[in-house]
Amino acid sequence: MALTIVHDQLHLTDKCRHYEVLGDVPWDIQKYWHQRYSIFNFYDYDVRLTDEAWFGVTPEPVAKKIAEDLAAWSSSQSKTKNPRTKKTKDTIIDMFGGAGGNVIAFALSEGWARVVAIERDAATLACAQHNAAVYGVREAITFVLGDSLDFMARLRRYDTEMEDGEQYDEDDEVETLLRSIDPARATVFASPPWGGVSYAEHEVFDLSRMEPYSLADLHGACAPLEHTLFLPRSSDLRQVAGVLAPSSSDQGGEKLDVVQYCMNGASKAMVVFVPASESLLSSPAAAAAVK
Ligand code: MGP
Repeated sequence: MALTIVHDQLHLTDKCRHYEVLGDVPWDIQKYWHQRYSIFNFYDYDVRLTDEAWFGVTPEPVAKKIAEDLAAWSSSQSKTKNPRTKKTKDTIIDMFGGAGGNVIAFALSEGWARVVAIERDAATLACAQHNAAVYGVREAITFVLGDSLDFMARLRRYDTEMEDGEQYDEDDEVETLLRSIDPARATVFASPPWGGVSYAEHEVFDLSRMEPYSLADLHGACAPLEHTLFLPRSSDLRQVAGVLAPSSSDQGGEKLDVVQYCMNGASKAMVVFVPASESLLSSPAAAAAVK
């Protein structure tokens, strides 16, 4: 599936629903519809979602707090790491944009000069664009239709293999966008599908079986860039430590920040903050960034 930057509002299809009465809401999303104002405070201003998007959308207060925390954490990373990354992050990439819950909060926080939202389903992306307009941040977000793992693979390729000045097709807007992103100044946010609501049936959720992307797949797609993963609240912390902070030093490996985000006293999800790895700090692109 090709990656495309979407400039105009995509057509809101009949999948882009706004339910006003409970009787119209499919039974399996009624629970979420009852929470509609905590999910989108402006729900009544014609917020649209596909039926699938209701399951994964981050409630607005949580999305807002994550945006705040991520900006603070990311800026602390810039201060403590290699001088090459001293510059603050200017770009945030939301790999699974969905109906816009997180990306709207990122844009509203004004913590980044550029907010990129990637989504592979056109109807869901149409909802995200429309919802961003409801919140007044449509123009602050670059919407990309396509597979975010492809996007990240191309971004990492630029980081590791390409030379400055190498020729490319300047009419290729995605390539132009990728080349304008300095990986050392970008932070990635991933709130992937968890393989359905059955995650809640497990006391400890096995991240190696998460569908369609396991924890290792996601980390592989994001590293060496700094990234933040939004995972089930019951995720196995031993796997988080094993995959994301393998003990590579005599001190026993890195420490990671893991935060449970709660509403009304109950956790909604676990978020893991993963610093950029050493290979990024010494990459040609990062080196070019300090010249
Ligand atoms: P939930 O567990 O379905 O419901 O989703 P909740 O409100 O905890 O109710 P409970 O009574 O069953 O405990 C909790 C939160 O997890 C949602 O608000 C979403 O933010 C998030 N979430 C749920 N799912 C199934 C996904 C998913 O597949 N992907 C992502 N990224 N987030 C999800």
